[in-house]
Amino acid sequence: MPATPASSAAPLVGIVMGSRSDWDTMQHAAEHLEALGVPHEVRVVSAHRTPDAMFAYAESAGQRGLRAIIAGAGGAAHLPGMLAAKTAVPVLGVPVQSKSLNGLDSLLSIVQMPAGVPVATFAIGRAGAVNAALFAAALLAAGHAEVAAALEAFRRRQTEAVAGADDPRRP
Ligand code: RP5
Repeated sequence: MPATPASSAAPLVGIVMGSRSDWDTMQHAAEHLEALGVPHEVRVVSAHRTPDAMFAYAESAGQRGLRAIIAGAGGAAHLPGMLAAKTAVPVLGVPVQSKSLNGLDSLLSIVQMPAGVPVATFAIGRAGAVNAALFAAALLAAGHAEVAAALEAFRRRQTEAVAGADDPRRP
């Protein structure tokens, strides 16, 4: 573990979500960034309920040093796309699993961006949040040797864990 918690250094990655109710999903992105030692911040910013705050967040992101924004939202999930419309910082969209449509609405809302305003879209739910964090770390790895090393170690441990438990009948 790094000496300083990754969440308290100047953030390189912003994790934002449309509602506090998205935290169950988005906490997995924060956990992985923390484990990889990637400085990050976490905020609730809603495209619909706090649109001015969302624009302010997007407009200041690059200047504040953010190099990626992981944006999670559910249902009419406009947050990632609207952030991408207002910043050149790469936006990684995580569709939160909605109650009524199981997240298919979130996925389609995030993935179907018009040409010219890209959002990298991940899987619905926890897998998407985890992979968005790993992807953000991969984006940073070229300029941050310690993040590259942490990512490589994560992958090695993952491989060893699967290889070391390859008989599903054994606990
Ligand atoms: C979206 O609406 C949020 O991203 C959330 O997934 C969904 C429901 O929000 P709450 O009604 O739980 O606050 O904006």
